[in-house]
Amino acid sequence: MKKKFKVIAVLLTAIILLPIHVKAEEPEGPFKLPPLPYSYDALEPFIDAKTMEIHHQKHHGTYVAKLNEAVNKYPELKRKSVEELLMNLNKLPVDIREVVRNNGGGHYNHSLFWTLMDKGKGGEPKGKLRKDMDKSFGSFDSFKKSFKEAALGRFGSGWAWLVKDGTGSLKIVTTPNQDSPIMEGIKPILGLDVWEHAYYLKYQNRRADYIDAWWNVVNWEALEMAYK
Ligand code: MN3
Repeated sequence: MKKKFKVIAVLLTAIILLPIHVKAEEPEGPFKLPPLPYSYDALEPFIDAKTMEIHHQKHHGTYVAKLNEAVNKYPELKRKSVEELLMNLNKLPVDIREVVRNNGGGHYNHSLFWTLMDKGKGGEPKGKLRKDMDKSFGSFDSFKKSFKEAALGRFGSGWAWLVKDGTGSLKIVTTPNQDSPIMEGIKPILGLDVWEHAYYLKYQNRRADYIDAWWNVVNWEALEMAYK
């Protein structure tokens, strides 16, 4: 009789704790972790499978979970897109503003980042984007050189970007942490994650080697399409 009671008690505890556990892992919310458009090992040997898996599931996954947690406190925010949230940070409730900035920024930046790469890509852009790059930077090689310098010069964690400024010319900018050009209403064309979590397993402290390797997976065809 006593044993039976114990079994029931354990089962009840498990049933009660299970939903709490699941909820803590992935709070329900409007934002979802987008699946990678390729397998974790697709970008080998330039970006290793383990890095891609941790980067996507754990890092990006956590940004999504924390963003959901924040907007769940204010139901009226749950209908907004991540772009809308980021373009209007100063209108958000003060207690979640920084959380949305970091985790909404992380969600937006990574969602874009995954689509900029694919297996067997690299090479050079050929269409309108290339024309505009040549106009702004002189040549594709000098664009790559300036972009690398900017990415190396971003102290600590952040991103390097190719954007179109208000005058219509292309330029390279960097942002700290998960800040994003979209916070200024500018949709980035190209972005490179230079947080150590993006390269440390394979390249350790060698950010320059990671940048050099990354050119081999940039999907210029997709960028050209999006640019038009
Ligand atoms: Mn990252």
